[in-house]
Amino acid sequence: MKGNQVSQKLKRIFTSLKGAQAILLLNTNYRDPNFLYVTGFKSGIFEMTFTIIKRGEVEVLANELEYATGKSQETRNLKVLKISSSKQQRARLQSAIAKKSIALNEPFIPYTYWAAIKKRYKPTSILDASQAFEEARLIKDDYEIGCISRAVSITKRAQEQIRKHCRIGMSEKELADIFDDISSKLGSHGPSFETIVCFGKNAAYPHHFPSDARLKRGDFVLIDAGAKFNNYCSDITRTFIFEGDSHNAKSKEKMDMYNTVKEAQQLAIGAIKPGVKGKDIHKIAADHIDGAFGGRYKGKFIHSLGHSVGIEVHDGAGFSPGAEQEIKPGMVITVEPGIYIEGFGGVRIEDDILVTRKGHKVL
Ligand SMILES: [Mn+2]
Repeated sequence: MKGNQVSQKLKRIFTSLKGAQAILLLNTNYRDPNFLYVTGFKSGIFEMTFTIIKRGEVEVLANELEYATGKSQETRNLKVLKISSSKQQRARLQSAIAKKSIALNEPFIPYTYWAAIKKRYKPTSILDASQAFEEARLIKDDYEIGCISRAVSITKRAQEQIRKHCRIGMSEKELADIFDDISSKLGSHGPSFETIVCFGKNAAYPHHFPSDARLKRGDFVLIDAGAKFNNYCSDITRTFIFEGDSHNAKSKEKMDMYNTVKEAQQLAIGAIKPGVKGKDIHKIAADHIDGAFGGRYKGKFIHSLGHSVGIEVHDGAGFSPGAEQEIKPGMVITVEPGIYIEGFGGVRIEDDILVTRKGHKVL
């Protein structure tokens, strides 16, 4: 697996930010995901840290607390500078951005900092870098695909192993803890988001948080979870019926829901190839669900079919009803159709799909 390719990333980012001489990122108490994208850092928090991105290189202005951590992760075109005082920081920023055309990641930078940068360094213009980052990050390089693939394989294995831990009377929270533990033992660097576990009726709520609800025979068990591997996320959902009885009418209904979702997912995945619009992939799954069993599940698929995954679980545009964007090789997008019936339950099946030059690959 090759390492972080800084220069390729910079080329892509600046392609759609032609007017900018430098991009400035600021981690506040939260780390800007674009900081992880350009640095590839696997360790360190880098709170209240500025990063100056130029066409040829990235410069992280680290304080003494994290300088050594940063320095040890320097690569080609990625430098870590030790900044010991705010005076030193101002001087570095002065020479890098003052009276220049700069770009900031506007959705992320708090307004107070945006205004202070404008006042102190008087850039000739401030562009928004967010779109450029989003577009660059949509197309993954081999290193990124390798990281996502590892994360996916961890989560898929955890999804298989969790089934034998299901016991009547256990709570959603207990199962979620066991899931996270399995995932960690399989090599996850941390969950991509809080593991979602839904039993029975709770499966009707796509973003349900694990509760004290107890598992009963014949319940839906829906688990939506992800792992991180070197900052890159997976996002995989599985639904099954716990000790279902096929002679029972409710179990039969649950199987019909499951099979409809599974078919919708297979049809949508089968259509993925470069040049197709995101909305068309969504429509294939939505039409299948709406038309199944004479319209029994019409309108019960209540979200977009999928989103890009990468450094963030929701990493950019994907397969939504309004996605005009054509899909391209190197994108990794989830395909996650669902059927949700209030008071009864729900089914969602989610996999992460790499768009290849000829078609697609299920990771
Ligand atoms: Mn998802």
